[in-house]
Formats: sequence, structure tokens, C-alpha cells
Amino acid sequence: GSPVFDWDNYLKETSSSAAPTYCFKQHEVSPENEFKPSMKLEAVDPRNITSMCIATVIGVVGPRIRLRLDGGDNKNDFWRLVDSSELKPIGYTEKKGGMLQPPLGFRMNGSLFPMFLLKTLNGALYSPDTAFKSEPDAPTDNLFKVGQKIEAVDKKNPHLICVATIGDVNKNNIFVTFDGWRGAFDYWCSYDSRDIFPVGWCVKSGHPLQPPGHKGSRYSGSRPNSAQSSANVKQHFNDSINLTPDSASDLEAGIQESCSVFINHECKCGPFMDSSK
Ligand code: MLY
Repeated sequence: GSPVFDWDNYLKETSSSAAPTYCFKQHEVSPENEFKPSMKLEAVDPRNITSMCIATVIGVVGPRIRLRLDGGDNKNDFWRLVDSSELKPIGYTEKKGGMLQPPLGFRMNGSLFPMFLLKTLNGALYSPDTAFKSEPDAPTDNLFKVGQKIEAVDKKNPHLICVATIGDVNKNNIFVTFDGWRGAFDYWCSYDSRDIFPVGWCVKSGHPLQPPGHKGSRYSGSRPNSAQSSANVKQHFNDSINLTPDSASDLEAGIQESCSVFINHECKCGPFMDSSK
């Protein structure tokens, strides 16, 4: 496996401190991941959050699952924690008197959706009720301080959780900056986002952690080697997915896209491009 990132040493080198665990909407101990690839469940459509859709588990890494909406495409996979309130067992919506919806970008005529639902659920492997874990409570206030270190999802490469710093705090929001990555990946989010974790979360949860890059960082560590991080991610996927030739090449393409773009960093690229991407 990949070497464990040395947080103690990094905090010393950067003379910074870790955001305390009570700042986060995360369980102290990550719940067990009982999902398995190919299991089906109901999930909020991330691109249309009033819709509940049928989703299939495509991958499992630590306490996170990679999901694909049934009837959608394979370009809009998303990741959720097993204790996300956006995940429900099959049958939940109907029991509540609601209706399952086709995902945004449903690939058939909408009139075919009822038939599609029957077909996609027929003989399918349902996720067991016990796989759905209760969501942790949110802290009552935003207690983050500028400069504190965290682990955070890279929203542009959401399979990655990376070394990050609280860059700014404003009311209920925090600005997440990625150490050594100039700014192209930075984002604002609510203090109770499920995409941010305390230092040490990845290692405790069995999830890989991306070390800092080198760009624009005072830290003298080296940039994560693209081929290496790609290999790490692939290893994790291979551990958890039964790849069909099709999904294997999609996954390969997805990993290539996020990990193996080789760039000449000496180039000047003009005002409309971001050389850090
Ligand atoms: N395609 C990019 C991925 C960068 C990921 C940045 N995160 C870790 C903040 C690359 O391989 O350079």
C-alpha cells in the first residue's frame, strides 16, 4: 500500500495545528461500510436534489461509496459517506408516499420510466437496511479558525481526500484550500459539510489521503507523483469492484483524467487558462 502521510511531522514543519474534531459533522469513529459493488439503493440526485432515484454502488473505499444513478450516464458518478442522510434503502420513498424519479439526463423517453424501474429492480441486489448508518449531528456553531489543517474532498476529483487548510472563515462558511495546489481546487462550504474531516480521519477510516502538492506552498515536500497516486487509487478500486470490461475502461479514463495529466509547468498560458489544472 501507499505510505501513511506523516501529519505530526507536517504540522511541525508548517507550525500549524489541526482543527479539533468537535468542529466537524463526522462521527468520532467511522461507521462500517457494509455496501458492496452492484448493490442498489435510493439516493438524492445530486444534480436535482428534490428527486429520489435508484442508484447502484460502483465502488467502495473506506466509509465512502461511489454511486451511479440507474438510467443516467456513467459520467456523473458521485461519492457519499455510508452515514449520509441522502441514501435510503429501496422502498423508502414509496413507503413515505413519494415517487421515485428518473435521474437528470434520463437516457430514455420519460414515459418509459415506470417500465425502466421495474426492469432495473427486477432481480437486483438490494443494499441491506443495516448498511445505512445514522448521520452525525452537526456542531451548533462554526468553530473553525483560519490556518487550521483538515482533510478535505477535492470536489473536482471527488474520489480524492487531500491535505487542506482553513483559508478563511465567514459566518457559517469556511474556505477550504489545498496545500500545495495554488487555488484552482479551493472552495467555500458550510462548516457542517460532509466533505471535510479532521486530521487523521483517512488513516483511521481506511481511506487513502493525498499529500500536499508543491505549487505555491511553503512546504518543501514533493508533489504527489501522478502515476503513483493513480496506481494507489486503482489498487483501492480493484480491491472493491468487480470490473466489467466496460466499467474498467471508464474507471481507467476517470482516473487518468484526475491523476495523470502531465503538464509543462514552465509554459505561460495567457489569462484565460489556469496553469495549475
Ligand atoms: N489532474 C490533476 C489532479 C489534481 C488534484 C488536486 N487535488 C489533489 C487538490 C493532476 O493530476 O495534476
